[in-house]
Amino acid sequence: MKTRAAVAWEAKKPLTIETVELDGPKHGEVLVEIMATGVCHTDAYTLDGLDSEGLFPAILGHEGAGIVREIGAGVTSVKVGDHVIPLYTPECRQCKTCLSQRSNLCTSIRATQGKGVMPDGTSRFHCEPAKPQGNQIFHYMGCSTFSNFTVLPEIAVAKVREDAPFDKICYIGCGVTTGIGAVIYTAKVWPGANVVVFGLGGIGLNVIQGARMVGADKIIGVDINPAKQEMAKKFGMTHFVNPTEVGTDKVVQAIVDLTGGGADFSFDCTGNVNVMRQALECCHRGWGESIIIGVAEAGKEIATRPFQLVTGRVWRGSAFGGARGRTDVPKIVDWYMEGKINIDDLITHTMPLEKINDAFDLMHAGKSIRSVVVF
Ligand code: NAD
Ligand code: AHE
Ligand code: ZN
Repeated sequence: MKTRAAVAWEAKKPLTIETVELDGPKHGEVLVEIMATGVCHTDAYTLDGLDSEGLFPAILGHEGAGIVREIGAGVTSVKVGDHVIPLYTPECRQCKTCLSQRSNLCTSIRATQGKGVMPDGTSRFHCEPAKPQGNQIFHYMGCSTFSNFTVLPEIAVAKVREDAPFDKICYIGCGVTTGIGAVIYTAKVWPGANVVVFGLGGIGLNVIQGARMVGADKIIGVDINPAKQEMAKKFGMTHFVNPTEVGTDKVVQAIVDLTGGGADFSFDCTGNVNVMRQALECCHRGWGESIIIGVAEAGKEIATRPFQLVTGRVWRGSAFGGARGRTDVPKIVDWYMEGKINIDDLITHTMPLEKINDAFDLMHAGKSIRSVVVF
């Protein structure tokens, strides 16, 4: 079939809207009509050529919601008409990691996903006529939600309730689950804890709302863009630190003072390795835990004095909020529908696919929290 998609032909160039060829679902795969997709900073990071796994040409996008339109042979867990959220972290329930119950990082298709192809090693997307480099277009994070139709393995879709609006729940496909999940599944923040969130964007604000949900005491937001303050307060931030005002080298001390000795939990939602160091070092001696959510540019490394760890601080990471996609995502959709979490206010912009480059411009200008493309 043919589908409309925004194609990233090369790094640092705007996406172009194309009609591309899409092969039907093979064994264990489903064809999904994407109804809406969010634009996450990770899409921008890959488009900017900063992803060590970045491949071009590709159809980016990993924060979608849609409807199953066709199923391949052997598919049993979803049927035509089901509403689904694509999962860049699948849940096969059979690999060593899934069976361990110790991590959400299902390994069953991770290798091919990172190479931009389906589990059989081929892409379902092609361009006609072929370009000099061939006619294959790569998948992205196993999702490629910047296409009106996409093909996914059945283990990489979460079936969700049918009364939930696509243009809101698409955000659960990454940002909402990543932020709230990092608080409840990865860090297991306790009521009364002091929490610090570095980076008050589409992820950080969900960390803030997760921290409020679990009854955190102080929720301190740190951002170089003061315009992010207002929304952060609305979602539960109690104190704000602007590194540009207090001085970058004084951020740690400012947080230690505010918390009476250091944070119980901190979260990096910037992807900046210098900020990651601050996030660790503002944690309380003996037990403070810092969770890295931000994705750093290829080649960047984190550093601290080992003494920081010897004296009890813990450095941890979180992918997709530690959520098990097929199990936890439908529950998070329920939380939204029951009014337990706020998604609507974080979606500051919606646009048609033709305007998708505006979503990247708004993000880089610090003017949006989440932009959602509606097909
Ligand atoms: P965003 O652009 O919406 O927000 C980033 C925020 O960080 C902005 O408000 C910006 O002003 C702030 N910031 C930038 N530099 C800063 C600094 N030096 N100090 C303080 N604040 C600073 O991005 P997002 O969509 O919220 O994504 C945030 C990060 O999380 C990205 O690195 C993204 O790739 C990553 N991410 C990771 C996961 C995961 O599963 N681990 C999932 C989604 C996104
Ligand atoms: N391709 C990058 C890694 C990027 C990364 O860490 N991605 C996160 C999700 S970001 C969603 O917005 C993730 O899930 N990581 C676990 C995994 O298996 O990729 C690189 O550095 O090569
Ligand atoms: Zn994302």
